[in-house]
Amino acid sequence: MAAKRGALIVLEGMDRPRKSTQCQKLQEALRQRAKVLRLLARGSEISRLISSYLEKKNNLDGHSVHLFFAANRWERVSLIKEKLQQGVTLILDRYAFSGVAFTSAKPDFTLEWCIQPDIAMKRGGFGNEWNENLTFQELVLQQFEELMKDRSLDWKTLDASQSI
Ligand code: 2DT
Ligand code: MG
Repeated sequence: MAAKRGALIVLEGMDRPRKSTQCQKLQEALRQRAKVLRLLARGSEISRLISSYLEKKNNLDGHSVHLFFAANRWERVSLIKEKLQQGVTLILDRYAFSGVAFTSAKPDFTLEWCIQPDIAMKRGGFGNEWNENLTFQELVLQQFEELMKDRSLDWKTLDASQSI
């Protein structure tokens, strides 16, 4: 008998609301039926480039970074589909919405341009990273609010100022 398809659960948000902790808690609550998938932690060439960028060890152009993040998701699509079809629920610590919100919060990037590389997916130790200042976080939040206007997606909002 074919297993029931797993759910794809994506935690998105600004920096530091403890998304990773919530991913872990969710995984513990769902037990063996769920796995946390960390897209940057899997050691591909692309994820290494992105990690260097986040650590300010390279100076990639913003457009390139955006496309590398999207490429990093695309290189995992077949694995994601396979796991879901096996009935595994996947919990992702950020996905395409962070991609769009973070790049489009930068000057000179439109939401429309930022959505393009991920559009086909639409339905279906911190310290000194560049994205951590408050003004930028507010812009990111605005972009998330824009994306959340899409009612065809099952958005749920958590208040990260409450206890874990
Ligand atoms: P973590 O906080 O998850 O380590 O992310 N980011 C993330 C982008 O700019 N584009 C993307 O597509 C994704 C997934 C958000 C590190 C930083 O990378 C940003 C924070
Ligand atoms: Mg994080």
